[in-house]
Amino acid sequence: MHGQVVAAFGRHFDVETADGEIVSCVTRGKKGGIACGDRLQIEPTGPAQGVIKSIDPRTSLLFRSDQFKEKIIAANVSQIVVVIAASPAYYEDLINRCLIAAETASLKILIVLNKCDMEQETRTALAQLQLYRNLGYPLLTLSAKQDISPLRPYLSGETSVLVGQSGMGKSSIINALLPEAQAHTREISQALNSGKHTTTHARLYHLDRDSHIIDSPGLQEFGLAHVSEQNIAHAFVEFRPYLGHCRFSNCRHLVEPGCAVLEAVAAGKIDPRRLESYRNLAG
Ligand SMILES: Nc1nc2c(ncn2[C@@H]2O[C@H](COP(=O)(O)OP(=O)(O)O)[C@@H](O)[C@H]2O)c(=O)[nH]1
Ligand SMILES: [Mg+2]
Ligand SMILES: [Zn+2]
Repeated sequence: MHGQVVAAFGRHFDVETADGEIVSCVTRGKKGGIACGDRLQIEPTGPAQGVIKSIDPRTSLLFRSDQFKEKIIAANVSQIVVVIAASPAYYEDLINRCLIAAETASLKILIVLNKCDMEQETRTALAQLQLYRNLGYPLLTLSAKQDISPLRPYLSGETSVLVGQSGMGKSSIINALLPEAQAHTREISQALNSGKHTTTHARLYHLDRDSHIIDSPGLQEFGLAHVSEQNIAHAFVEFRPYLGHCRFSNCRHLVEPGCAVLEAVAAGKIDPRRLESYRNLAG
């Protein structure tokens, strides 16, 4: 039998078959490395239960890593949607990491600034974010609470994964797109102050036949240990015209004399915030 992972709980997976049945699957042995979005061959072992036999070749794989381990965020996606909001404060570093992940995996990217109903905070954030628009990245401002319709055209025909820190409104976006989805959002229940709902596992939802969207747990860290320093530099799109023009062919663009990238920063051609971010990632 063939299916797609629509929810990944670490050790077991909900796999949706072609006729829409959900089969709860485990892996035999200690096979890690299966993620939401993966297409698989499964073997039934009981009613609505099965084991995973093999994973189909992936069209894309989004993962993070530190020096010790790798963690898959989603498989077979075509687009990363970075969700940020003016409040709570977003980390600009995470945006840059998502851009690098998208550039290196050849995925489309969209930055969504949610909670635009918080007008004043949003204005300040937008001024900061103009940098990314200038680099050519699409940036959409919306309020999941008020009107999700501006997002729909960007999702059409794509398999998108929502990434970002927790509290930015990823699950709220899913719920606005699919009111029946009831993705767990971080609403504090009035009766019990303990009723915080944060997303604990990735889940794939169908928007229509050709458009799908994956909600993922909040990312506090997005390690890119698997991306070489050279590829990081290349993923900073505005660095590209200068790469290969430094005095030293092995220039790391950190402090080297005769560095074409550093000269471009000094000449106002590259924003110093991006150099700062590059230094954090590569240094
Ligand atoms: N003001 C405002 N609050 C929002 C909006 N979208 C989400 N929130 C709130 O932000 C908090 C976090 O939302 P949630 O969807 O759980 O974020 P996630 O952790 O990224 O999935 C919740 O309290 C939401 O009600 C919005 O458009 N405007
Ligand atoms: Mg969530
Ligand atoms: Zn250089």
